[in-house]
Amino acid sequence: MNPYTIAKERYAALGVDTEQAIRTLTAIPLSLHCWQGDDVGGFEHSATVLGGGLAVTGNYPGKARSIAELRQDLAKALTLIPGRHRLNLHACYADLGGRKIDRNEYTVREFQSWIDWAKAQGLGMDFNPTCFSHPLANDGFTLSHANREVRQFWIDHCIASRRIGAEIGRQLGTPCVTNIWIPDGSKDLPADRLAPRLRLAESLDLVFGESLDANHHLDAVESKLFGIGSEAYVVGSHEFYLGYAVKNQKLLCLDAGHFHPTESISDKISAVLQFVPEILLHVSRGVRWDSDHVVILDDATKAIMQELVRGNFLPRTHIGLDFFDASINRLAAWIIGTRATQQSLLLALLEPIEKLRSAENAGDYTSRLALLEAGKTLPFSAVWEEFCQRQNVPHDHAWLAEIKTYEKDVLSKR
Ligand code: RNT
Ligand code: ZN
Repeated sequence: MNPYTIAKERYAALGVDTEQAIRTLTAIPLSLHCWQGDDVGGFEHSATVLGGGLAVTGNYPGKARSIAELRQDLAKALTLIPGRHRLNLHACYADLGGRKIDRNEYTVREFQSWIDWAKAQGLGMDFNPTCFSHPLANDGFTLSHANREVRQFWIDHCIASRRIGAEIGRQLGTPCVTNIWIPDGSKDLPADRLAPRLRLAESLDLVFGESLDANHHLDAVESKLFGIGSEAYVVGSHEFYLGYAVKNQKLLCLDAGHFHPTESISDKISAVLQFVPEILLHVSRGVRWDSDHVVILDDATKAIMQELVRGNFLPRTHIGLDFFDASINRLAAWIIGTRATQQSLLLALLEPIEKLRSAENAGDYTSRLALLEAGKTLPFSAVWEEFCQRQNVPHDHAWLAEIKTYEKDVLSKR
């Protein structure tokens, strides 16, 4: 018998409909971060140095050196990822076409070629102002900078980014989430933790001053615990943005790598969604002090997806990926991270949730634990492979050969 048919029966015995799980998974877009393809470089100027406390280690050959190469790599990776997805673009990927123009003056013109490309690929898009890797961000402060002019430059960049996001959403017919993350903070103990936070709140109020059509555009804000060079103090901490998002009804972005190592964002979802309208996830994997390792099918990622499914939060959650690794094939990094995220989602969709709930409600914690354990050995891989097959992409042990060929034919010639 076909392995999927057997799996379908095994799950059905626990009250789980695998067909429904596959349908739900098929409809969940993940926002693929463009920055895995070129180590968060962007193509504004030839010699931009990565700043903002972000670090990409490794020098695997074949990194995209131009917008055209990045698009070629993304398109290839997407052929090996099941489902229909989105492109998450940073402002530093502007298509300047040789124009000398700074970030505070960007308009949709600098991103039109990306929108056209995304449309042709059938991708929705999300957007991010780039408040790092820029001379005016070199001292570690942007929206909370003590200097009014520097602050204004970043306010203007964020205002421009929201307008670009809204235009992206309008053209593509699906709301664009524009996510603000800033690196602001200090390496050593600040004497004044308050003043930068007051300035950040004031700057954000100015950034969000213009109201934009929610059918085209959504705002998100992202916190961080610490960065390289901002170990002692981060202006945009979790408490800061949680408060700001609740007060202003913005989307809260939870990055899985931006909390203490023993803290998991899965437990935060049902708490914050009582008070903010929607959330944006940056699915990532923190390893000690690095917040951005390639996502794998690990307990933390599975727990995040379980929460989204169990709490019925999928309609209010935008799932983005955020990791960067330059020590392995960059397309493989996209593929591994995206597929692991989808596998975590599928596992969550295949949970015998009704049975688990009724055991819990009856106070039968023995059955609850037994069922949770039983779920782990069900033939999940047969459902995953069925999903891949229906989406016309190779299964887990087959896509790598295609990437190796691409590496030989394309990447090694760069
Ligand atoms: C940085 C944040 C942020 C970035 C991108 C490039 O710590 O996670 O999301 O990774 O904006
Ligand atoms: Zn992030």
